[in-house]
Amino acid sequence: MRVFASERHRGHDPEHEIESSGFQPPFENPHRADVIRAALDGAGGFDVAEPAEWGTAPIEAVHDPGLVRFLATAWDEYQREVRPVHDVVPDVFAMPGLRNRMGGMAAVREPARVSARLGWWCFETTTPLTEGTYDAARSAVDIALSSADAVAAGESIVYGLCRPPGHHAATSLYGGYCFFNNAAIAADHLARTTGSRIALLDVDYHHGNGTQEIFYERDDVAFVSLHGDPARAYPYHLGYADETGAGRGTGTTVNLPLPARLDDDGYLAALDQALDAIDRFDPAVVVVSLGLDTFDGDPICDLALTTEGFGRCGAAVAARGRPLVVLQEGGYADAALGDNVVSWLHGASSASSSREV
Ligand code: SP5
Ligand code: ZN
Repeated sequence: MRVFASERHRGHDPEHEIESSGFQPPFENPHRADVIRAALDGAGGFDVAEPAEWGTAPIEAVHDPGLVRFLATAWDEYQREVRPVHDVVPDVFAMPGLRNRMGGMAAVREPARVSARLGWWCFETTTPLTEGTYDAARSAVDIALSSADAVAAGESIVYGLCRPPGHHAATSLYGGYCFFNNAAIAADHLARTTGSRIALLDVDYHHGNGTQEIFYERDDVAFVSLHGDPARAYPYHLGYADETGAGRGTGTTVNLPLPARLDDDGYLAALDQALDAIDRFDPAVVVVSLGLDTFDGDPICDLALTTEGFGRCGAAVAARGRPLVVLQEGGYADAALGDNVVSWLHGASSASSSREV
């Protein structure tokens, strides 16, 4: 199986995350990509390459160009304008309620000072900017686009080891450990360059709010997600079953919120429903946002999948017979993360090769 990966992920190296009212070691850290890479190398059969450089045009086809400009320069500006510091985090958020009865934020322009701009583009506190964050985030996008391109050229399954992850990043917001929405950029690129329908299957534990927002009114890209019920799980404010798309996109968003402690069998039943929805949309390619934070031992989540269960999930997705662009999202049980990724990919590749026989 072809794999795209890069050492450039290391540039994003936060010292802490502000979560549950405390400073903690960051769950999303460079070690995650290292353990995945080591597991792929150890398993054998994965042909790992550096991605090509794709530039910013495919990013700006999905994200506000202002977000790209901000992420490219904000860390440096903060060092000069505020103080020299390793991790840069917002302290004032541009909530629309600040300007109630004044039209919210709609008529307001991006502020000038970096302190104000942080809370303009970022929606929460767990996603610090570090010196090399922008370069790392650009490398993750390059990995997603090279993976998509290889599938467009005829590969049946390609894995992109994206880090930082992407699915919480919306058109004009970053957060949730995500800066650019790698999977959304890949799906949009495929939809635009092939003219075919594309489906995005998001199996990360957390709802892919950014991906949903980006495609909510589109009829050429479907978004189908299984995730911890937002009534108890991050990102809390969306991911409910009654969010089904709008305008031309009515019916192209599918959310399946899941109860705590769901096991392999329960999850696979929900996954079958998601795959049935994708079959009805009949896309040419499926982009998978692959989070392994549904694992039983994940430190910040509450589902109960096993390493073996991930193999069954990969097989179930591939058995539907569509080419797969599989892109890394979350997964924080570092000791098992590499095995869980390999299990999912082995399950998927055995199901796609048995189809070809
Ligand atoms: C890509 C991805 O998986 N992003 C997830 C971001 C979640 N960040 C905040 C999670 C809050 C979890 N709180 C539970 C505390 C358990 N000790
Ligand atoms: Zn997640």
